[in-house]
Amino acid sequence: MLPDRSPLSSLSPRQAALPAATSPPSRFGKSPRAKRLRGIENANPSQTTRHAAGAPLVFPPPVRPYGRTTRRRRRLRSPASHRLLPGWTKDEIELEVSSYRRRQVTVPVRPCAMDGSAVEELIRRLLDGKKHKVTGKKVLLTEAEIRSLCVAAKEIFLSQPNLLELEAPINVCGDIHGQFSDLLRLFEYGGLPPAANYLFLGDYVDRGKQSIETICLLLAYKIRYPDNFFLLRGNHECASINRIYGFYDECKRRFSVRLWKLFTDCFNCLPVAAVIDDKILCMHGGLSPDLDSLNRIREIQRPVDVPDQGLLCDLLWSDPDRDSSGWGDNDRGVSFTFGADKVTEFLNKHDLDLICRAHQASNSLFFLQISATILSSISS
Ligand SMILES: [Mn+2]
Repeated sequence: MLPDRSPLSSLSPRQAALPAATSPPSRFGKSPRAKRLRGIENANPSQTTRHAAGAPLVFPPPVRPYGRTTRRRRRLRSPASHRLLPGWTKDEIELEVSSYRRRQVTVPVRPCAMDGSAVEELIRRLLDGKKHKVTGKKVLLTEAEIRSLCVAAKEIFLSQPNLLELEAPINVCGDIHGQFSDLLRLFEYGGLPPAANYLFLGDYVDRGKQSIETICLLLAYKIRYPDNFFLLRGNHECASINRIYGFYDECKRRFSVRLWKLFTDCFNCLPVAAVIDDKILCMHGGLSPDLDSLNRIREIQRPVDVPDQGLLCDLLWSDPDRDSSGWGDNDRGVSFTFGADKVTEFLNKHDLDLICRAHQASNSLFFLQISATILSSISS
C-alpha cells in the first residue's frame, strides 16, 4: 500500500530535495498578532503534516489588512448615513469608504447631491410640518438629508456675491429665531416661493424650539429657487453665538454635534448685505465706521467666521440710537450704535434711500413688501 501523499509530493524531486536551510528566513514575527496575520494562529503543525489523503485543504479565513484599530473599523462598517444620501450609487459609497481607509480627515460630502425633485419633496414634507405639531412629531428630515441641504446651499451662497444686488418686488423679512410656525404663517401671508420673492435678514436659529426646521426650509427654498429667494447672515449664524443660545443644543439633542458643525460651515458662507434696486441697503445689524464704500462688503472673503470687531462684525451687530448722534458704545458689548446723522450722511454719500435692518426684537413679525410702487413713493 502506498503511503499517504502529502501535498508537497507534487513538487519536482529537485525542488523537494532542496535543503530547508536555503529557504529565506521568515519575515513574520512569532507574536500572536504575526501568527494571526499569517492565518496560522490555531494551526497545529503536527496536524498539517498528517494530512489525510484526498481530504480538502482547509484555509483559514482571510485576514483583513486594517484589523488593527477597532475604532476605525467600526466607522468603516457603519456608513449607514452615507447610504441614505439620495442619489448615491454603490460605487460612490465604496469610493467614500475607501477614502476613509486612506485616513482622510475631512467629512466626505457629495457636491450637489440634491436635484430639484428631491428638494421639492423636502419642502413638501417641511410645509406639512404644521400637521405634525399636534402629535409632537418633530423630526421631519433625516440627518443625511440635512447634510445635503447644507452642502448644496453653501455652494450656492459662494457662487453669489457677498453684497447681493436685487430687484423689487421682493418681501423682506426679519428675525425668525427658530419659530417655525411663524415662518409658515409668514409664507401664508406673503405667498409661497416662487409666487413671491423673498429676502430674509438673518437670525434663523436660536431661542425658538424649531431652529432646524426653520433653517432647513429656508435652505431648501434657497436651493430650489436660488435667484428668487435670498438669505442674509445674522449675528446668530455664528458658531460662538448659536453654541450658547439654543441651536447647538437642539442639533445635539435631535441629531448630532457633527451636524451643527456642518451648519456652521454653511453659515460661514452666507452673504451679509443686499441692495434692492440700488436704493435700499439691507443687512442684519447696521452701519459700520469702516463702511466707506459698498465695495468693502464685496471684498469680504468667505467662508469666514464673524470677528469680534471690524466691518463684518458691525454689519451683523450694530444698532441705531435715536437719542444720540455719531458713533456710540453698544450695550450689547459688541460693535457700536449709530445716530440718525450717520444714517443721513451714509444715504447721501451712496445715493441710497433707505437702510433696512433687523436685529432688534419686536413683538410682531418684521415683514416689508417692497413693490415697484412703494419704491417709487420712497424715492420721490
Ligand atoms: Mn440679531
